[in-house]
Amino acid sequence: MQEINNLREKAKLELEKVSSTKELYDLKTTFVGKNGLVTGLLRGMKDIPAEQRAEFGKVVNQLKEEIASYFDEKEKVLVEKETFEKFEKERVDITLPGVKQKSGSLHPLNIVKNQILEAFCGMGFEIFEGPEIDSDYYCFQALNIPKDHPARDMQDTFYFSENVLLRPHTSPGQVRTMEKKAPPIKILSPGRVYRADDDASHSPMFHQIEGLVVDKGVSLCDLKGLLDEFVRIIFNSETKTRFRPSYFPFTEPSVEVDVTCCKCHGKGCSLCKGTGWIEILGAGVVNKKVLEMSGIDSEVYSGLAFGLGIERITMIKYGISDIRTLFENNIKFLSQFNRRK
Ligand code: FA5
Repeated sequence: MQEINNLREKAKLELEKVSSTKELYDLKTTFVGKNGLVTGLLRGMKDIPAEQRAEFGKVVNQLKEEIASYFDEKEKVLVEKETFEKFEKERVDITLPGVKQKSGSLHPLNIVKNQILEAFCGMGFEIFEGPEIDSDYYCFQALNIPKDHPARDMQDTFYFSENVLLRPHTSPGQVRTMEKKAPPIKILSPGRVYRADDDASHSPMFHQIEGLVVDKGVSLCDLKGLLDEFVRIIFNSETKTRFRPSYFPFTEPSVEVDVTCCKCHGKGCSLCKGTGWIEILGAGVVNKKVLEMSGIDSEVYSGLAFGLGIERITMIKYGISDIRTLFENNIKFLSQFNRRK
């Protein structure tokens, strides 16, 4: 009995010194574990007279339960204390401002390209993309620009070999479509084009969108209506258009289309070089020779075509004075177009 009492006191004493659950669990194993001190008492049963064994076993089991209950009580206190300390350590001040996440956005050229495509698709156009590396035939000859024709100088470009080059405009898309598709045709052909140009308003690589309509009875009148509607959607209803006579070997008659300057509204300023107008595209009625070369009967069908520069329209829309700004990837410039900002 003395030994049992000593063990009880020892357990109480040791338990008082414990300050964490880890220490508590170690101590619990020492006392009431499988090989613990209390279980050790039971091992001494064989030395006890037989008539006292039952009583001894009962007392030891009581001790075991008693000590286990001390541990349980202490465990409750320690778990509560440690949970509180953990929460204190992990406390978050929800009133602090959050860390702002930077979000990406579309490039201004893509924003404007999408607006242009959407405007024309709303008028029933389909999209057809042609190759960036194309042949002399599609870039020039099939567009009524024979070899050595002076009109080639306007689009002086980059050649891989005598007959293979980086396309200087998206007009080859007209021919490739007419070869594949029978009228009625109403397509847009967007993409990158290349020319030996480099100044504030001309880039060696830029983007065009070609438009082509071929059907019975199509005229210059339809072209004007189509482009007036396009300008109203892309700019606003106050923006006026002006058709100026021009020359492209693949259209007859040919025009260049100007819009009233978005900065001075037609009065004349530095952006429009004092004229009040800014050119946005070239267009015209498809030359009968081009229709015939592409296998379309020019006695039955007529066509209209236009080719616009996406950079030019983006610059007019956002008042950008140097085309190179669009290709420098300056984050400060680009982030102005982030609509989620
Ligand atoms: C053409 O490229 C004709 N293929 C357009 C056309 C299509 C006419 C169908 C008739 C029928 P032009 O060379 O003018 O035409 O170029 C068209 C537009 O591309 C110009 O109005 C301008 O907005 C843009 N552009 C031309 N050169 C550059 C350049 N170096 N950098 C940026 N934009 C340019």
